[in-house]
Amino acid sequence: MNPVSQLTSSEFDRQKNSLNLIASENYPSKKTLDLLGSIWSNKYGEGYPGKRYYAGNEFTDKLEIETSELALKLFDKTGEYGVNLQVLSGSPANSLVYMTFLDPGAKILSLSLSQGGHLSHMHSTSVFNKFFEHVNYNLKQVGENDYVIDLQDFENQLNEHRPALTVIGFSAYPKGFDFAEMIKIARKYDSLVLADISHISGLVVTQNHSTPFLAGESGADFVTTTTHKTLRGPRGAMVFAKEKYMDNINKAVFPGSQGGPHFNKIAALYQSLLEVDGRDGYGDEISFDEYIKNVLENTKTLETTMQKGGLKIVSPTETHLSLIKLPDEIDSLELQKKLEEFGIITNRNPLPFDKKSAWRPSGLRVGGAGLTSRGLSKDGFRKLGQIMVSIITNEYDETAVKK
Ligand code: DSN
Repeated sequence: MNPVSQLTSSEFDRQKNSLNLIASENYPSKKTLDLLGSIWSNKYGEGYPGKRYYAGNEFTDKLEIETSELALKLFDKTGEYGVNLQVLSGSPANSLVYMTFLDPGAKILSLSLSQGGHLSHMHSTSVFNKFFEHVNYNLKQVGENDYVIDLQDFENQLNEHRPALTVIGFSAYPKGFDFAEMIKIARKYDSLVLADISHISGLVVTQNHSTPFLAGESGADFVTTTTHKTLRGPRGAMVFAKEKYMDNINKAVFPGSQGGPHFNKIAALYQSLLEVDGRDGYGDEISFDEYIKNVLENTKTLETTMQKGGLKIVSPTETHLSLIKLPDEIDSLELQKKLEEFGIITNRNPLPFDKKSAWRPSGLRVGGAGLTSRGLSKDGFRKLGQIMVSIITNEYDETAVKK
């Protein structure tokens, strides 16, 4: 076997023989995966359907048009949005919105990374600090280890800073939230709104979470999402925007910042959206709606089991992810490694107002989407929760856990 085949085989075995609880990962269907490595990868098509710079785009045009139509049918019930499928990933999708619609020096308001936001929502390490200023809104505590978005603080920050753009969307926020309510507040201060639904797009499309696709001023101006998390599609992203912004978005993607689209990703996205729409199956003989319901139930089961086992839960989950507060004496990096030795793949995560460092924070983030795709049942999640408690509390029987 050559070295890359060897590595692929090892990674295949690693994925097959481990229990993956990373909340941002998932397993697309075989058809989706196959399309990523298909002949669509061979074609260049700078431009958009009907206006390409190279010949040979009869079928790529159809592919891009049909996938866009399906994405809009699934996500947007208002008929007011358009979509660009060429943007390559989630962080570039967000920065594209910043670079296209904001003037240098403009302020961007978001939830900080340490409280559950995302790196690409501006952070002190962002290269975009060269061009923009970032300010944050905050969570507030509403119970022991229970935090929600502080809407009063959200409004205060809007009032004080008058940001040109407000980002609503999170990476480590286990609760649901109301897009309509937050967008309404941002509008009072004339802020543009970017909704980043990367983590929750599978929940939004099945109406298991509020949607930012709302009519007129009530809706977000821009909606970005990655396609590989709860949506269970290929690695990639989509940028939706109100129609009046689409011309600028499209020009900013090509020729503004990218060359040719990756049609293999668009084809794979088409396949996964057909699965969401119920026109093709993932292979587990349940609808995408049922799949998402199972994700929610399984994540809750895992969380409840850990809580019953004596662990503290932060902001009890209403989504596909859960945050566990580790006992103070536990080093989260060492725990993450120990869980990995037993084939349980997680990520350590800062908790709201964490006093520990980002490298060895106080929390563990777990998500149920990946293992639900692989068919783990509610009972399986319960058993996994019990095993994790035994490892975390150092009361495990090594042979039994390995088995
Ligand atoms: N790294 C992903 C997450 O874990 O949320 C997002 O980019």
